[in-house]
Amino acid sequence: MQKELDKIAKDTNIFLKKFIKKQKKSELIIPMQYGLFSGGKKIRSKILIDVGSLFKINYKSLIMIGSAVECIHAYSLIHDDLPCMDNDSIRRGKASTHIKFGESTAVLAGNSLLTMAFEILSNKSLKIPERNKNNLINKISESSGHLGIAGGQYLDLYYERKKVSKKNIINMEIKKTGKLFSFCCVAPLILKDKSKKEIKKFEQIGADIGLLFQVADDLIDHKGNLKIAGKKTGKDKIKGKATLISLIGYKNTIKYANDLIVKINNKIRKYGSKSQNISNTLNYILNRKK
Ligand code: GRG
Repeated sequence: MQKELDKIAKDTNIFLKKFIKKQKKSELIIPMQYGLFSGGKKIRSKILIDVGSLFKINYKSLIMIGSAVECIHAYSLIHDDLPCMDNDSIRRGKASTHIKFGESTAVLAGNSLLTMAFEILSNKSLKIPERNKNNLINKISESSGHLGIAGGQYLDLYYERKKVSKKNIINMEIKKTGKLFSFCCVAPLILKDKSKKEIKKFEQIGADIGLLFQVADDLIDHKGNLKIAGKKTGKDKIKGKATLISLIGYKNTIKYANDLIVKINNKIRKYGSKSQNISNTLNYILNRKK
């Protein structure tokens, strides 16, 4: 698994470096690169490639689409670390972007990474029909805005120190983290002009994968340590974050995560032996330490 992730990370970074090199220089490029190339598992791109293999999508297109996703992901991490959000000084084992470059620069570098995602998807070097590009951009925009990452982040902050139901915690985690995974799961189907019904099915699978990812992240915060995780841990409890662990406890949360894996595996099995790639990634997601 690590070898596969390393290859995806290498190919994604090569694409992104070339893409940025072709653009005119600006003062924001250095902080943008700092947030983008400071590490990162590239797990969203892995899911995109796993689902892409079910539908025989060419690897180069998947790396380009994954690069756009990684830009949005890096943006969300830069903004998540800001003092007005989760106020974190360490990310991926290094100083957060706002610690290194200042708050206003971090906000603007984050904004520029978000828009770079759309520059990548609309770029002519992504050789797919215009209608597919349009549908990809429509879907990734929806995943990032008030119905997705930004909306989920709002709820994450709003729910601090409140009693929140299981249904609302799950809804918040699916928006905050699941929607970008949903995009990764439906992008290959968009490229193959699949039916709305089938796209909806993969949207749900993506939401469950994202939920699993976020639950695993909460488990790392609960039991992990800074040296391995590359970020401060034990913060959820201090901040009174609404998580499944705070509601149903550590052991029940692990059971919940394992049940999610069974549920996702049951849905993807019918896509044949290639679905094993997704299953392997699910196990990695739950057992990871960072
Ligand atoms: C609208 C994009 C956007 C952002 C503004 C700040 C914010 C709203 C949203 C934050 C969302 C967020 C940070 C969710 C947490 C998701 C999560 C568990 C991130 C960690 O992802 P990993 O482990 O990170 O894949 P690496 O470092 O491996 O890339």
